[in-house]
Amino acid sequence: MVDTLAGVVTAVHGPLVRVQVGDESLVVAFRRRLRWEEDPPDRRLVVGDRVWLEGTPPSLVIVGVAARRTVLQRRSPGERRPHVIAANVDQAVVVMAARTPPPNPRLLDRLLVACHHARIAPLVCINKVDQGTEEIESWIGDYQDAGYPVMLVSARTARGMGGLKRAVANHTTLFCGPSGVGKSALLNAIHPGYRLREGSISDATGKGRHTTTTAQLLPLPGGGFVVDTPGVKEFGLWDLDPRHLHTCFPDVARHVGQCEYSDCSHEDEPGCEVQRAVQEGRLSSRRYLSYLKLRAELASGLGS
Ligand SMILES: Nc1nc2c(ncn2[C@@H]2O[C@H](COP(=O)(O)OP(=O)(O)OP(=O)(O)O)[C@@H](O)[C@H]2O)c(=O)[nH]1
Ligand SMILES: [Mg+2]
Ligand SMILES: [Zn+2]
Repeated sequence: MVDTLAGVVTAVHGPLVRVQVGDESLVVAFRRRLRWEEDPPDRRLVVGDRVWLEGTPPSLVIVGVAARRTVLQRRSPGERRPHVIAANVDQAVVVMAARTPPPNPRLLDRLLVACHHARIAPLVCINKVDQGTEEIESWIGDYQDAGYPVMLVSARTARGMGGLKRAVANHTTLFCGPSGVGKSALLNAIHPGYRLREGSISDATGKGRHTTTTAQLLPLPGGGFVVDTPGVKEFGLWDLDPRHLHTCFPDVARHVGQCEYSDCSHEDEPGCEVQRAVQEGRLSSRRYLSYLKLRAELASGLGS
């Protein structure tokens, strides 16, 4: 009988993997022929993977990988295969900055769709509210109306940080969003012991400098985990049927099913409840257009 230990992958560095085994963080190798409990689309270990190890410390080796409860994946430009960002996270904090870098609600919509598709509960987080909230005021209410938890916070002044800390406690929460919005800064504010590297914003472009380069799973002192991820410029959706896209837009989905025609495309049919909701101000026209645009893109096979 060989002793088997259970662990969770906290970072992947090529052939070496950092795993948390009990209270210990170890760097280990993995067997070339890993035993996958469930065949993944691409056989690569990612942060959040639950693994089994054999051997005696410090010479442990990963021998098997548990079935993934959730998989967050994206299509990178020019790539045919999906890129798995993390496994087994149960919620995601999608971060935008209030002013710099300029908030991008279209990318926010895309990230929220990816979360729904992966069955990961999304939270919307606007960081840097110390810079003022003028630039988000016209659209942030759309997300509250859609039913998302919306948090307005500042890692710098600590405003709203209590609520964010409570929201992540005892969960496995992935932080995602563009470079420079303050994902690492928020995590440092949640637990200063992480000492994550924070970047600066380019004066020339107003964008972040891609300071975080690999995903990292970090244990929360009170229980649970958070995942810091590199900033994203774009986010290609993977494996999503345009006919089901409304299930990833809770505000649109609310009205689907009440249209006169059961195969309504919600574009110009008479008796369309979705269009009526937009006309009567019960559904944000910006979110509706974002839904139509994304659906057309998925239908054309582009998806990114
Ligand atoms: N004014 C202000 N600046 C902040 C706040 N939070 C973070 N910053 C600054 O924003 C810059 C980027 O922060 P990071 O934490 O590196 O951003 P990131 O999202 O992790 O970026 P990547 O790792 O490149 O994806 C740093 O200069 C931070 O000091 C905030 O609440 N207010
Ligand atoms: Mg970072
Ligand atoms: Zn309709």
